[in-house]
Amino acid sequence: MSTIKASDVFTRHPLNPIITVDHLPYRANSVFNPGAGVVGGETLLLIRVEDLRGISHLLAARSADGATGWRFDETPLISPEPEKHPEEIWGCEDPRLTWLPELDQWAIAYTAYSRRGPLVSLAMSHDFTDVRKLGPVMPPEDKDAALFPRRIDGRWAMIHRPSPLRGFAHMWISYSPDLRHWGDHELLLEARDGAWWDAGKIGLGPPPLETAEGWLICYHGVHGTSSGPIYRVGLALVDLDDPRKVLRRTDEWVLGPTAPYERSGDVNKVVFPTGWVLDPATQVISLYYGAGDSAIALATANLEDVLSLMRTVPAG
Ligand code: BMA
Repeated sequence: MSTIKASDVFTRHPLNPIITVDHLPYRANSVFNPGAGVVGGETLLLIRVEDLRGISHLLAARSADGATGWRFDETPLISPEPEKHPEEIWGCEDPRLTWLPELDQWAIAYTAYSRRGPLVSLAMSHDFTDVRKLGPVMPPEDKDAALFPRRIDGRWAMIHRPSPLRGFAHMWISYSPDLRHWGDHELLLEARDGAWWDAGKIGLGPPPLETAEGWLICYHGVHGTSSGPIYRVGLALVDLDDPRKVLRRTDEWVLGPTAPYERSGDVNKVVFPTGWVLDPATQVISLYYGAGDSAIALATANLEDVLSLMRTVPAG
C-alpha cells in the first residue's frame, strides 16, 4: 500500500501568486489572508487589503475558475468604522467565511484591531453585496476564528485563538445559542513545545470542513528562529459529533514557505491559509493563503489524499 507523504498532499498553482496588489483597482500596500467561498457558481475571495497607512479592509473578488480572471469590487465590503465600532480603529483583517444553511447567510469572522489588541468580530452577508456587522464576540487578544457551518447539539460552535498572559497560544472552541453570546470555552488543540514547527503558537486557518471521517482542521504553526518566525501549515481531524475530541493530527507540516513569494515579502517565510473550497464534483480542495503577508496564493489537494494521510498520522 502506498502512503502519501505530508509534504506531497498539496500542489501549488502554476500561476502563483494568483493575486497581487497590482491586480487591485486602486493603490494599496498588499493583499493577503483571504476568506473563500462559492457564491452564485463562482469562487469568491474576501481579501485583506492593507492600505498605504497600514490599516486593513476587506474587499470581495470573484473568479469563474477560482484561479484567474479575478474581478474586484470597487469599494470594500468591510471597512473600519471606528465611530460605530471603536474596536476597528486599526483595521479589519484575516476574514474566514462559513456558509450557514440554516440562516441562508454567510458568517464572516474577522480580526478587528482595537487599541487594546486584536479581537474577534462577526458579520453576516447573503451574497457579499450586503453586510451586517454583529460586533465583537471575543475580547482581546483573540484572533484566527471561524464558525462551524451548522449547530452541534443545538448550539453554534466557533474555533478561535486567545493569546493568554501565561503560557502558549492554543486553539480553543466556544459555543453560542445565538451567535452573539459565547461560552463553555474549552481548549481544543495545543501548540507543541521546544523545537517543533508548531511550538508556542498555533491558530485556525480556514473554517472546519466536514468529511466522512471528521471535521478537517487546517491550522498554522509558528516556529520562532533568530531571524524571525516561520509560518507553516498542519492538519487535524476532530470528531463530527463532538469536535472537542481530537482524532488525528499531523506531526509534519503539509505546507511551508519554500516558494520565493512565500519566503520573501513584507513578512518573510509566511504561509498563512485562511480559505478553502471543496469542489463537490472533483473532490479537490482549493486552499487559499497569504504568502509573505504580501500576496495571495493557491494550492490544491485531493480530499481522498488528505484523508489517507490522516489515517496514517498519530491520534490527536
Ligand atoms: C499573524 C497575523 C496574520 C499575519 C501573520 C504572519 O499573527 O498577524 O495577519 O499574516 O501573523 O505575519
